[in-house]
Amino acid sequence: MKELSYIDLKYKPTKKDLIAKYRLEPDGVSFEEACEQLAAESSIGTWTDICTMSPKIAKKLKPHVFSINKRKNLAEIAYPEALFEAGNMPQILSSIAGNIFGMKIVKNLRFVDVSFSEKLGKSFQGPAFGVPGIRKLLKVKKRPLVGTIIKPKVGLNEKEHAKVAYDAWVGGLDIVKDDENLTDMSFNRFEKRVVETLKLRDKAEKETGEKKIYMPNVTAETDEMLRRAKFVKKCGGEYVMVDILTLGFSALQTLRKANLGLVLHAHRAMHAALTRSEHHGISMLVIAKITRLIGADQLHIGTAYVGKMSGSAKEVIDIESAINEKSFGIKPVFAVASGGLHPGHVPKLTKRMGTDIIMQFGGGVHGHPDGTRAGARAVRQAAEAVTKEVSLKQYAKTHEELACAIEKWGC
Ligand code: CAP
Ligand code: MG
Repeated sequence: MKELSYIDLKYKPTKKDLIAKYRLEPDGVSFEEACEQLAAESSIGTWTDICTMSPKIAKKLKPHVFSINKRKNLAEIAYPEALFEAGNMPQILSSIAGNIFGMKIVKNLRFVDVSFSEKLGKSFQGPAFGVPGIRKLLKVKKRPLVGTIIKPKVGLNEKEHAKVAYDAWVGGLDIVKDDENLTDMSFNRFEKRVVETLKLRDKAEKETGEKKIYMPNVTAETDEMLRRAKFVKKCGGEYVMVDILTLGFSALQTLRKANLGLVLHAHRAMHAALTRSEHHGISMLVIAKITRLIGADQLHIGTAYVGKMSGSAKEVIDIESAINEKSFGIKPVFAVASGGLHPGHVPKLTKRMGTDIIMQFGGGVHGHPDGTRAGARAVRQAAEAVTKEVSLKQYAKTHEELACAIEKWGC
C-alpha cells in the first residue's frame, strides 16, 4: 500500500482522540516531513511503505497531524483512542513518548502537553484523597500545609530520625517526610524507622492536639514497595511517599490499584533529566497530568523559581492549575513546593502559587540557628503571618524564631 499521509489540517479532534502537542526541530527534512514521520512512528507506520498495511487499518488507527505552527515549532497530533490500551500508561507512553525522541529527522523533540480521550481518562483511578481528602484528614481548612524533610538526607539511625521528626512536629509542622534517597539502609532500617517515627508522631499529636503526618519513603522494587506500604498501613501510618520517576509509572499504577487507603505523595526525583531542556524531553506538565490520572494525591511541582530548583513561575503555575482543573471527575492533586525554601520565601511563594499548597523545608528548618524545633516554629509562624496578611517583618517583631530565620536567610 502506498505510503500514508498523516497531515490533515482540516481534521477536528473528537472526544475519542488523545491529543499530544510537540515542539520539534526538524533535521535535514521539512517541518511537514518531520511531522509525517513522527505521526507514523508513534502509531502504525515506519520509515517506508509496507505491504502489510491496509486501508482498513489506516482508517481505524491512523492519527492526524491537525495543527502545525512552524513559527513556534509546534505540532499537535490527534491519536484515535483505539491505538491505546485503556488503563495501561506504559503502553500509551511507549507510543506517543517512545521511539520518536530518537529519530534522526528531529534535532530536538519535546512532548509539551497531552489531553486524554474520555475513555482513556476514565480508565485510570485518579487520586483517592486529593486536596479535599487531605485537608479533611489533617483538619486544616485554609492555610498552606507545612512540612519538613529529615536531613541529613541519609545518615541518621532510626531513633535519631524519629526524634528529628518529633521536634519538627512539636515545633508546629504538619508533615514530616523521608528524603528521596532514604529507603532501607544498613544504618536506618525501614521497618524500625517507621515504628519509631510513628510512636513519636502519636506523642506529638497528644502534646499539640494537632494531626501530624509521617510520609515514609517506600520506593523499591514493586513487590517490596507494596509490602512496605502495607507495613506502614498496619503500623497506623496514613501516608507513603514514592519517587515516581525512578519507581516507574506502572509501579505507581500498582500502588494506586492496591487501594490501601494511604495518601500517596509523589516525589519527582530524576524528572529534570526529562523536563529541564526547553528543546528536548517531556514537560513536567505532561508528567503531572499522567501522575494525577494514575492517582497520586500530592505531587512536587516546583517553587515558581523562589527556591533552589529550576522551573519558571509561569511553568509551575500552569502545572498547578492543570492538576487542579476539572478532569474526568477525578480529584485535584495537592501541589507540593519544595527545594531551597526558608521561612522568608513564604510570602512570595504563596503570592505566586496561592495557599492551597504544601510547602516543604529541609535546610530551611534544620538549618535554623536554634535547631529543628525553632526552625519548625519559624516556618509555621511565616505561614500564619501570610494567612493573617501580616508582613513577615511585622510578625517577626513578636515571634522570635521567625525573626532569627529572617536574620539568617532574609525575606
Ligand atoms: C529539598 C529536597 C527535595 C527537593 C525536591 C532535597 O530539601 O528534600 O527533595 O528540593 O525538589 O532533597 O533537595 P531542601 P523538587 O529544602 O533542603 O532544599 O520539589 O523540585 O522535585
Ligand atoms: Mg529531598
